[in-house]
Amino acid sequence: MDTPELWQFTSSHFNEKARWALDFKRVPHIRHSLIPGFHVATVKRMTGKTHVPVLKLDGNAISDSSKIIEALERVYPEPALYPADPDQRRRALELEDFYDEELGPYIRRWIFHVILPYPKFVRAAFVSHASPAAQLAQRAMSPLIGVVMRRQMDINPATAEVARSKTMAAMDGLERELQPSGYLVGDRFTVADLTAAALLSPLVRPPEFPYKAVAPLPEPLVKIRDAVSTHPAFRWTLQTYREHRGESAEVATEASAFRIKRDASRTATTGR
Ligand SMILES: N[C@@H](CCC(=O)N[C@@H](CS)C(=O)NCC(=O)O)C(=O)O
Repeated sequence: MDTPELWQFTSSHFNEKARWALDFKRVPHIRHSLIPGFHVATVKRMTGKTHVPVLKLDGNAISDSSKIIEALERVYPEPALYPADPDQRRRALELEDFYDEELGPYIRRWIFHVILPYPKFVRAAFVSHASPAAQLAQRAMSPLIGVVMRRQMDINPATAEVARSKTMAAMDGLERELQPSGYLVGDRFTVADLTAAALLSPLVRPPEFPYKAVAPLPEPLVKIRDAVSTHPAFRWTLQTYREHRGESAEVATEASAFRIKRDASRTATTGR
């Protein structure tokens, strides 16, 4: 079988879900990091849709993080992300679905509302891996991209407030859902834990998240993080990343080797 290939946005939580599953299963894979806004033609050619992540596995282009994990479970069953027990498996998949629908889109809308006024930070988070020419093009389009993103994701002060309260409700629910083991289902790490932690990453910003934004966090985001940093779901996310995020299984290509070297030299003076 050819080496699996992942088309992704670096700083996206749904992409982090698929990436984490590949890394957890130690599946050597190639990553293609796309620039939001400039990704459409590439992704449409593969899937007929525009969203990432997309995984090319055994000749098939699979879009949607849950479908990607389902396919990985089939092809690389160990280590498993789905529980063997049928009831626990059903519950883990229900929770994956719940966080995909009730947390992912809302936390994204809330956090983008907070960071879009800081184009330098947005660029650092999403574009810093790209070639200098692509970065220049993105910079020129930057004001337009902000407008388009607000429209596409329905971001305005009122929808952002709803998104904030939906995110907090999901975090409160997660606290109630945690089992005595510290996991969401049964007594081991499953797809439910991976999904909840990955989708909370834009707020929690765990140090193990694989891509660093080479710019300081915008002040309003610092304040929000400080305010929720004692929430049990926030602390649980940090712990889950610490214990389970593990190492990247990305196969180094010339482009990724350049990015990794450059990121390492920049992280000393910047935050995520
Ligand atoms: N349900 C999908 C959601 C994927 C998604 O929303 N991807 C966003 C990035 S976080 C995207 O590609 N947006 C650009 C677009 O749709 O054109 C999944 O789980 O993969």
